[in-house]
Amino acid sequence: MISGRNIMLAAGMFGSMSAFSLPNSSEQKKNDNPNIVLIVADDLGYGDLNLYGTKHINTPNIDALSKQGVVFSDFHSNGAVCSPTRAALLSGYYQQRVGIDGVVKAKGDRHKGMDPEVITIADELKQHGYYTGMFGKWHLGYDKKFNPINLGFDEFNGFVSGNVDYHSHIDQEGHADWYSQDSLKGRKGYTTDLITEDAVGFIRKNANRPFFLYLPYETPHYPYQDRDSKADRFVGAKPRVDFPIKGSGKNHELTYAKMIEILDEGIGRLVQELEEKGVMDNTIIFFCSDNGAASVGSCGGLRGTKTTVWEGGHRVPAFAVWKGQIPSNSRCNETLLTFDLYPTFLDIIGKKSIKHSNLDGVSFKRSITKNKKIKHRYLIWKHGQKHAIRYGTFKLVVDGKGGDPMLFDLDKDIKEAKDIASENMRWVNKLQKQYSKWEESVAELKH
Ligand SMILES: [Ca+2]
Repeated sequence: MISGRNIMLAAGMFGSMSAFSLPNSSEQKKNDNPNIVLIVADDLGYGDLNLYGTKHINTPNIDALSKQGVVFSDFHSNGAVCSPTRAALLSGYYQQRVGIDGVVKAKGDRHKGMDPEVITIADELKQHGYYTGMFGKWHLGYDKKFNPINLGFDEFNGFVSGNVDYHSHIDQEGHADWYSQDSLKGRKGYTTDLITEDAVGFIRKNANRPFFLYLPYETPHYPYQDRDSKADRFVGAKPRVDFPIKGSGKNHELTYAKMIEILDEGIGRLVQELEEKGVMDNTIIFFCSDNGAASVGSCGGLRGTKTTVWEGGHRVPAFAVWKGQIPSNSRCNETLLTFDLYPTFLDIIGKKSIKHSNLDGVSFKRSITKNKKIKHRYLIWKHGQKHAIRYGTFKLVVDGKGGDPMLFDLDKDIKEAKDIASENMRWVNKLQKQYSKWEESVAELKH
């Protein structure tokens, strides 16, 4: 029996049969549709790159690349932790609508995942003629039905849990976790390098046709391990008894910096491959993080860290490069979220969604190509009992400790230091009302 999802995708195929014949390189250059490379760092904080102010981590390749395009000052992850942001990114909806309100845990959530009926951005691009590959961290479910190859990706190499030992590729509960397509397949090498190696190979093989390359790196999520660290985890090992979850090295801060520098090296290698293949001018590269930094990293002076709904938990580094379309050395100050990438990518290729007319995200294509403003909207972050809602520069925070809601004006107070709720009760009430409406609406799946 064919599921609703498969019927939808099979019907869509008839409109794009030409996608299945491969054009040669010169044909691709004439094609208006650019390749899309989406790089997602894991737990990289707002202060962890040179272009966002760090002095002790060297990211020359990321810096140089970002100068060819636009750097975002007000880009946010949908979640304050990994899985929710990834669900929002791939679905274009608030993660709560697709079943991912929190982290998919290595212990206890072995059969949980993103609703496999979701039509992902990879499905959409595939229907519009793109070849799709994903290398790196999935974190949206363990069972085969949740595997990337069943959610729009032609190719997948990587891991499905939240983090693996960078050398032995064992998750934090002692399970082997390195896949090729939907089968476990051991592989030697440092995780960051393997992701880069697969990405480079993918570009090399597919430079003659439109491609979507999703690269969710593990860096700089724990375990804090660089190329020279020893493997800590082995199959069947017990966390905290047989190995420290965050890595056995002595200096996590120093290793963290090295890990980001290896990621930077990988991004340099990717750009080199795109240039050598002559497709850099016809490729949009988008880079962001999936949530704020953990305690080892830097949130750039913002309040809070990963797992909080303060700015430090979700305002993240991001930039985009698309030669000839996005002005170089530009800056975008619009308030954007991860779920906006889905409609933005469709807008960039001039296509409508094959299914959705009601995505939560909105396209910001014209903000980065024409400097257009995005209409103010209510934006929500929820993590367990904590939540925040923003409209324009006003942000209401409920920190989950039973206290009163707090209100901040981010334009004047980006560090969320001065609670102005008592002077602005009209705004407090308005935002609380909108939050309640949203909470009721996400109980119902829209897709
Ligand atoms: Ca993360």
